Amino acid sequence: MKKIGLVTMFAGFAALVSCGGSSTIGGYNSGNPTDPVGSSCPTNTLCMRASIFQPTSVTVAKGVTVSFQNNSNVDHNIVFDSPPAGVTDIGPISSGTQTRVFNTAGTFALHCTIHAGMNANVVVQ
Ligand SMILES: [Cu+2]
Repeated sequence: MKKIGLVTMFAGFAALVSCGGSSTIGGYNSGNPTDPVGSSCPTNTLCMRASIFQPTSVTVAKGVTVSFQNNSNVDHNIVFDSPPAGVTDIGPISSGTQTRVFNTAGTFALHCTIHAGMNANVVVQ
């Protein structure tokens, strides 16, 4: 697992400070503090917890950046069942935030192939 060190703490602090819904935090190996299930998730963000997404649905307008944030200290990936043009799958990522921009309206189901039943939707209006 990840070492909790000064760099990790800084990364976590930076995440707290910079959470604007569209910021990108770190790379794959930075490691962030574990957010407990039920922690708040930034606007326009799908957060990955121990083995679930929170919330399970995020709704945005077309063209808005959606963030996918893993603060769980557990590897997750995001695989879209039927992604709109220009949107690619993510991960696996052990930590940090990835972003995607959805320019097509619709409901886009996604899941983590590492954890059965870890499902969510991005709804684009
Ligand atoms: Cu997962």
